[in-house]
Amino acid sequence: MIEVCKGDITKMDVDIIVNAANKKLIGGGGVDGAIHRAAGKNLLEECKTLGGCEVGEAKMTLGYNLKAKRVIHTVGPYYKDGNHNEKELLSNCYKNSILLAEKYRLENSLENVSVAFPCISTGLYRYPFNEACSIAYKTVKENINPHIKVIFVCFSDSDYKTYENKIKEND
Ligand code: AR6
Repeated sequence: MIEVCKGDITKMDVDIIVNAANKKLIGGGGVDGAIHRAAGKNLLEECKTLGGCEVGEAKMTLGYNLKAKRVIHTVGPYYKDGNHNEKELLSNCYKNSILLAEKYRLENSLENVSVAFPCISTGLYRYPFNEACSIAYKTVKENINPHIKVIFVCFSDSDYKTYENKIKEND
């Protein structure tokens, strides 16, 4: 199941939220900063033990003060010109995050798991929104299973409309 909503991902009542992090996993601005502020200092402490994260890869931590039980930290590509493997790297973020979420579900014998994604790479990393939305939707659709619910959390009205249209197109 795939849904879209408008709002602040740190407030989401889901099993897992995904963070658009940086390679050092040391917090930052944008959604990363918001997640670290809402989760509390212990999140940074755990992140420091993970040895960073490559672009397109994903690593999981506890959710600490968040409603979400886990945070998946993934590092999106910085968009240069579209000729630097950006598409594949962004797709890998969604794919690897879903793989981790499914691993969490199986390890905890859960029937279902809910995962909220922000629009990875579309802020500081400058990925053109429309294109990033297409990649996110296509990759999630190809990798999801009936036990996983994905919610795309958009921060602005126009981002929300872009996702809503994408989902309608594909219904
Ligand atoms: N809830 C949901 N979406 C949000 C929130 C929020 N609270 N805050 C921002 N967004 P960005 P990136 C949206 O810049 O482009 C950090 O410094 C925002 O509108 O957070 O992957 C990291 O440490 C945009 O659509 O992430 C990295 O250094 C989307 O989240 C770098 O930024 C992603 O914007 C990563 O850049």
